[in-house]
Amino acid sequence: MAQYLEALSKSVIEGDMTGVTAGVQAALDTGIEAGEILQAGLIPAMGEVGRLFEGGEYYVPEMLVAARAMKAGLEIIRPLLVQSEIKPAGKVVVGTVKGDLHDIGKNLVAMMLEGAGFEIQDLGTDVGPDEFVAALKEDSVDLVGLSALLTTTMPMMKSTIRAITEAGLRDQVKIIVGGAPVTPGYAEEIGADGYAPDASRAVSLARQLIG
Ligand code: B1M
Repeated sequence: MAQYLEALSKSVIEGDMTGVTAGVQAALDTGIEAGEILQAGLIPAMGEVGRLFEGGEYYVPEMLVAARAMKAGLEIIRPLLVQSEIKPAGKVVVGTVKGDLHDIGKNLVAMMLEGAGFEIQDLGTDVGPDEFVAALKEDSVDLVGLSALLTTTMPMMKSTIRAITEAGLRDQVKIIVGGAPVTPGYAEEIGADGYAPDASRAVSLARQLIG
């Protein structure tokens, strides 16, 4: 089993999309569960890509092809992760904040929430405070999930929460935040209702807040 996941990680790191899709399929065929493929194969590979970037061995193009390969793998396991027969547990609007184009983590959070029975509206990446406010005005929403991967875009979470408050909508909705540079302390400082370090804990937090 380990050799399948190692080969899969290697394909992600090398940005080999064909290798990743074949690797995910092979792992599934061997009986490895989708969650295990995600946690032990795909996610650690992106961590390694980050380390290679930090060490100056990878540049943006290499990160980009690795991200594309990872997404191709995620698409295969997506139906397995979101399989759910539970009726909607609440409506969640998710997005990566303005200035930030990272979406793999946000997509995972959305997938896991969907799998847990929440109805998801995904606003995508580079989402400005006004867009979040507009989505909240359009429909009744229980929870907003903000993602940021850059230290430079974290303050946009604060601006988004401020915009939601100024629009008079803060009392109607819970707000959770996450992303690699975000901390529980930062979440508290900016007035979020909670912080989750990963997608599965985002689900338990959402259940706790609105379940
Ligand atoms: Co960028 N990037 N990137 N990048 N990139 C990081 C984030 C970086 C840490 C790399 C590094 O230096 N080691 C660094 C940020 C440094 C910092 O701010 N301190 C960085 C940089 C600098 C940049 C650029 C500025 C590079 C440049 O242009 N010079 C640039 C910025 C572009 C922009 O956004 N404006 C840039 C660009 C890119 C690509 C476009 C090439 C690509 C993104 C492609 C895409 O997402 N479609 C990319 C990638 C792939 C990465 C790394 C390598 C991987 C990110 C990832 O997908 N991780 C990343 C290094 C790293 O993280 N180790 C890096 C896997 C994913 C599953 O994890 O996103 O953390 P993550 O999500 C987790 C949790 O954080 C959490 O749950 C998820 C699943 O468990 N979570 C939440 C996330 N959102 C949540 C929301 C929640 C709750 C939990 O509630 C709502």
